[in-house]
Amino acid sequence: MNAFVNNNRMLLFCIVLLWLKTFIISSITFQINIPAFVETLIFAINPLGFLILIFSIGLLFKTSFQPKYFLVVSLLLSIVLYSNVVYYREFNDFITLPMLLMSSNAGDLSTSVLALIKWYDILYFIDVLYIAYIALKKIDLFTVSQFTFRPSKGAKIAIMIPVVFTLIAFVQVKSLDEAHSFNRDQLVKALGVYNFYIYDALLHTQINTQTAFSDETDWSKINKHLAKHRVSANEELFGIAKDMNVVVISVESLENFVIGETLHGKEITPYLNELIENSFYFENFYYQTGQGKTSDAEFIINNSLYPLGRGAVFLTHFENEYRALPETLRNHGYSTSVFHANDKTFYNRDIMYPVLGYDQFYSFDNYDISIENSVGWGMKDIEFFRQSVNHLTSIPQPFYSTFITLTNHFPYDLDEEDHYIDQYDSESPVVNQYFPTVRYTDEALRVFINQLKQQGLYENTMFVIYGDHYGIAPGHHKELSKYLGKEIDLSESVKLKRVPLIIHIPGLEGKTFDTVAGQIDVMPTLLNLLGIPEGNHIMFGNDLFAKGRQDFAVLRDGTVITKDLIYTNDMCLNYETGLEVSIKKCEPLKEKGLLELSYSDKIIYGDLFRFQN
Ligand code: GP9
Ligand code: MN
Repeated sequence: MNAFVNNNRMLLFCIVLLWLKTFIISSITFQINIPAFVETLIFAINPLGFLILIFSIGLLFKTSFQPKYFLVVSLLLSIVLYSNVVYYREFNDFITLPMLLMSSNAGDLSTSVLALIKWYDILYFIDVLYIAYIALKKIDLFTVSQFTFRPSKGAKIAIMIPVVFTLIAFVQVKSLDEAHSFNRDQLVKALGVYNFYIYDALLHTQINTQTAFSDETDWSKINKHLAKHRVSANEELFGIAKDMNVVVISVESLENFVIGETLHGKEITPYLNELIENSFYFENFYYQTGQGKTSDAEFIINNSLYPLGRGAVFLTHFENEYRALPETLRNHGYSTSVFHANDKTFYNRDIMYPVLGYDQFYSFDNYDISIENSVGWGMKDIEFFRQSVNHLTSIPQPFYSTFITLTNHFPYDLDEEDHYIDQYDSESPVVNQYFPTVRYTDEALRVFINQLKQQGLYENTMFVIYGDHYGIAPGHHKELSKYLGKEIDLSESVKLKRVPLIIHIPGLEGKTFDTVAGQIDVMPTLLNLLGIPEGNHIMFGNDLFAKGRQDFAVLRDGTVITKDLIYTNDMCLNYETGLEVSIKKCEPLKEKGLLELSYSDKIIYGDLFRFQN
């Protein structure tokens, strides 16, 4: 044992250093709820098995090469860890393998990424710098040796412990039901951050084989599930907006908590508040997006399918067949178009839009974009809508047109001259700046709809306005809770996943609905309002106005919300009080949520629409 330690000091040094670093950083960064001591112990030991294995491979190399190997491994693993730290800061999630496809978005993402990187992050690599110093200067303090691994019985057992722990973790994950594979916090908790990637790679290969092994018979269970939960749409509203134009506005990062509220005595969304008076407004409407964020929201709205649990479906499954809303509307005589002043390749939109049935895509190249009319991610919303109207007027009616805003995007940069409201005052610049950018986008919506009125397009248009996903990541909830004037506990953090949904049909009286719903419910609702029978559309959502509607929303991490209960993080909470109740009460919700997500996944992974006429 002693000889082994003496001969492999550098190996052991690197393992211990990276192990401690991984444990400390994982504990402080990832908000993983670990209540019990044993779980903490497993969480602490989990990375060790992987580290021992990966570093020990170095023993097979010549002694002169080993320090370099240890250095490279330390650097690579530190990059994996640090990338997840940066990603987690804003997305509260871990990077998955299909997301590497998103690297083509990296250029446009730079505004966000720069805001997430801190100068002191160099500390995350300080150990690597030290190892580099040792390795490259050939410091003798850390001797290395080849094939000297002849440990005593005791040492063998000592080394086996973490490896066994890792194996147990994998067995544990295997035995977890599928619901857990949707919640990456739980996976990383059980596996540790490095083993998580082994799991993700296994999952990846398993998913990829699914397409090949799918056939028509896969539909039978799915159809049964859908039939069981299908609710007839509201007959009175059938066709109420027949042949009207449809303007869908995907509002970047708009959360529901700002609606009807004030800051410094001023309304945050004065225009939307006014519009809601004369609209159908859904106050318990949840976003259901995954890692593909805006594009996932577009996908859900247009397909009534869930997005995927890993990566962006726009990037991973653009070759599939779909039965999307734009395509259906096109078949009913609509012109279909999308307006978004960003690069057309972002999220693969230029490829995916035709697949969904959109005829035209007005993107970056179709707008006059200058430094003056841009901020943060690109063109300012007011200017975006102004120029969009010019394009819109040339499109034959009826049209189905989707507009995607950009100004209210993290990190919420906005020129002083565009501030209609002062920023909030807290320790989080994200929370502070969020209010003026939301207020700015609200103004842009006013400008847009007024312009449509001037063009004579308003009266005959139905407006569908929704928030695409969260704006304030949980990492900023401490500061947000100051604004809200209440603590954000687990149930509150789930309720913060509400985004507004406003359906405005000129001439109709407004009404606020409290039904628990999600983005998945938009497509069946629109079909009904437009007087298009559901026919054989496969939709996971249900009409929002349906008489027999059940209050239900499942989020992409497996969280389920109803009127009375919230199932999240393997806990069952009373909706009103937020207090934990017996998990048994949530079993049916958990089960239904799991089936919803996994059947929808099955359709996408198996490209099952190709078996339908
Ligand atoms: C990019 C825009 C923002 O074009 O839609 O995407 P997001 O980062 O919110 O997914
Ligand atoms: Mn977005």
